[in-house]
Amino acid sequence: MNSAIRKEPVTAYIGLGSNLDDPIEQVLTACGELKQLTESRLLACSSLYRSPPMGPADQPDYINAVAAVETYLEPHPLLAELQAIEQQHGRKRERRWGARTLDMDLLIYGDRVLSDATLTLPHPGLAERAFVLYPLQQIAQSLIVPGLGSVDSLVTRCPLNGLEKI
Ligand code: A4P
Ligand code: MG
Repeated sequence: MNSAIRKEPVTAYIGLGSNLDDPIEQVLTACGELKQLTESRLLACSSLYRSPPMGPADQPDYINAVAAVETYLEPHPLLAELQAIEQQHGRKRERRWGARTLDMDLLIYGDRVLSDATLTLPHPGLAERAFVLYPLQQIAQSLIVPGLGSVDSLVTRCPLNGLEKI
């Protein structure tokens, strides 16, 4: 039996972000590439959103979106596939929170809560990030975020911080 594959599917939410090399195209292409994930099915992709950078200010604005997938992959192999897509987009890891062609974060994986050397679920910082919460709410109204409550209540407590739907 393959331990990377589950018997039952789970819904996972993926955050996409880009602020280099035609960010709109990067995010749109990446949403399409999520259709090719192993043992998974793309359920939805949010609108695109623009926001000023969180972190170092000397970098371009970001384009963000959130996608939902139904997957039979366990979370670590799913993250590995997301990182492979980042690499295909020429992602270079230079400084923390620095500019990037494509960042894909595993935001939520069913009701799983975990933290190890390579993966923390739900994604840390999710509750404070307008560029995650607003697109997430668009595709998953009334979702309960494990350990954090409903996405609706998280949105209510999170200012837009310059986020705009495009
Ligand atoms: N990792 C642990 N948990 C996760 C998870 N749930 N999903 C580990 C994805 N990765 C996770 O990430 C560093 C390591 O985190 C990975 O190797 C993985 O094992 P990274 O993508 O290499 O580095 P990073 O993205 O620079 O760091 P970090 O801390 O993950 O940054 P974030 O949280 O991704 O934030 N401003 C706006 N407006 N919009 C943005 O999208 N994004 C960032 C990056 C900064 N500012 C932004 C935006
Ligand atoms: Mg990241």
